[in-house]
Amino acid sequence: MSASEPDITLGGAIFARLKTLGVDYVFCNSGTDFPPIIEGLAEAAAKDELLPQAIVIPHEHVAMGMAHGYWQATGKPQAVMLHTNVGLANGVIGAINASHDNVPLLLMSGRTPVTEKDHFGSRTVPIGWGQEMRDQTALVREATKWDYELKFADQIVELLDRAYAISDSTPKGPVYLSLPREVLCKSIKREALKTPPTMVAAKTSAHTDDIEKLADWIAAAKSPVIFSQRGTGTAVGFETLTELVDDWAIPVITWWAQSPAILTRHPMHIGSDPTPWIAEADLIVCIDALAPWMPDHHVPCRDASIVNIGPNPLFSRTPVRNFRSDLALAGETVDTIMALADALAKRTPDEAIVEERRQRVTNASAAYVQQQAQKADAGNESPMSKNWVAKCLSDAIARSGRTASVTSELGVPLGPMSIDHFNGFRQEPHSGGLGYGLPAAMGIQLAEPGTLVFATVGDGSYVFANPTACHQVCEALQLPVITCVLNNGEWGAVRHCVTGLYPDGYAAKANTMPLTTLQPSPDFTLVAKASRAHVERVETGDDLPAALDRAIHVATQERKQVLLDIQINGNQT
Ligand SMILES: Cc1ncc(C[n+]2csc(CCOP(=O)(O)OP(=O)(O)O)c2C)c(N)n1
Ligand SMILES: [Mg+2]
Repeated sequence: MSASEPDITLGGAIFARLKTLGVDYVFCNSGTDFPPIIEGLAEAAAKDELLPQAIVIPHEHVAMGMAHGYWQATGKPQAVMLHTNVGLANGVIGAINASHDNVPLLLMSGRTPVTEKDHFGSRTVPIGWGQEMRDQTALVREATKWDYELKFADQIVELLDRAYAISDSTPKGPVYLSLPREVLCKSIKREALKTPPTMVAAKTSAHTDDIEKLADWIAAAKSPVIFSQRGTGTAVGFETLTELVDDWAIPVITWWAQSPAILTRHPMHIGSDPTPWIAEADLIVCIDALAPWMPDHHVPCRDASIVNIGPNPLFSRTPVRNFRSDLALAGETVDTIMALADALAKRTPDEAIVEERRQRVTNASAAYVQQQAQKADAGNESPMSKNWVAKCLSDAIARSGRTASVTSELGVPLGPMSIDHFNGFRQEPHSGGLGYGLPAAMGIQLAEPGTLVFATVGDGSYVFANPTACHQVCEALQLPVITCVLNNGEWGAVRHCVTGLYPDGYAAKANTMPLTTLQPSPDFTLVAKASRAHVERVETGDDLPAALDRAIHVATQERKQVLLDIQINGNQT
């Protein structure tokens, strides 16, 4: 490339640089600040720049959720580009969820023109004034680890490199760049784009002495237990931890787990109830667990050693989180697990202690599996329980013989399901910004066209996801996601929370509890039908297995999206 090569509009240069950084898709929602972006993108394509795919996502919450899901499937940093303050505001919940899950994500939005006249790109319409904020970044600052407003065009390459590297550094998380229109209208030399990335991410890993200490503690422990909530980070981590707990007979508890850290039908997986294990444990290892148990109910033994593992094991962004931590191992979870497995491989388990423990844990695990099956079978009614749906879904996936990914947002519970691989199951983040589930499943499907992808969501969660936008995108991108709306006609979680706190209160006794009903319930099949999905309404438990088989057939053979509107009873699970 020579210095005399023509310039390129900054709007297009951004995309070309994102491609160099490894971005596959930019999830976009455009507006009147976008002319230099749209013109630049077309210009960059005409000039044969390599570009990521810029895709239209008709709601920002969906764009953020899809980026979240695409990251879940690939582990790669994501890019989302939104419209000024209003687009950004619609993306805030997604930023909160992404921040909670340590999703490396470069969030960009336009900034209304600063100038009123005399500059190319100055304000042309009243919203140029109407969308101005004193501090637009304040909308997302709490959910981002770095932010900046672009000032000069020639900053762009180094800024994107830096933003990308910071977002992908431990602990990973979203960063925000605001893009004023006048600056986007400027051009830069094309050769500026040709440099390799100028900054690599900084990875933190746990201190070797601390890894050795934890290995010693595990080898010496009589009753160790692992609490895991946010998985292992990668498939290798999942497999290694499964082997590690198998070798050392360590029970794993998944209280409010977002994703399993080992096979859910492994004899060391004892389910989600910390009782009685937490009181008896002499060593408690929390793996990427923000709130591993409920301090009001579950009390560890005073003499137990408590260890926190994770990218930010003390969760420094959370003001109050006072779970004791006698040892904190910071670093990517998978790296810590691998290092710990290596350290443990140099130690020999005490056979008598480990085998006695293995028996006890295996028995507990078998009892847990049996109890889950019974609970699920009891829910085969009309309307059915969420547990029954979970069991039927797990069985249908097994019948299909395919690799599947299940996302749950107030959808199917993990308990009755057999999950045998990393990314097999994802529950909503504990940040709880609803409307994430269906978009995240779409992001997974975009990244993994061959995977059978299910979005199982409560009816309330489905509505929060902006379903019209979701189904439009599924049709446009040919994403054969199977959406299972678990429809109880209410915000059941809110109702159960009220009865939990005030079991004999006025609200519990009211004919209709205030602020929880979604009646009259819409016919959700019509929403998906508008985008030509295969749809079915499932009323009885007995009808569900065949409906799921048909859904899988349509998704895999016709590559068409599916929606099952499944009638659920008012129980929590
Ligand atoms: C954006 C957002 N708004 C509101 C809430 C509060 N909230 C938590 S659970 C819930 C109800 C979910 O209802 P649904 O998806 O139908 O599941 P159900 O509890 O009925 O099974 C609500 C409204 C939230 N978490 N996020
Ligand atoms: Mg509901």
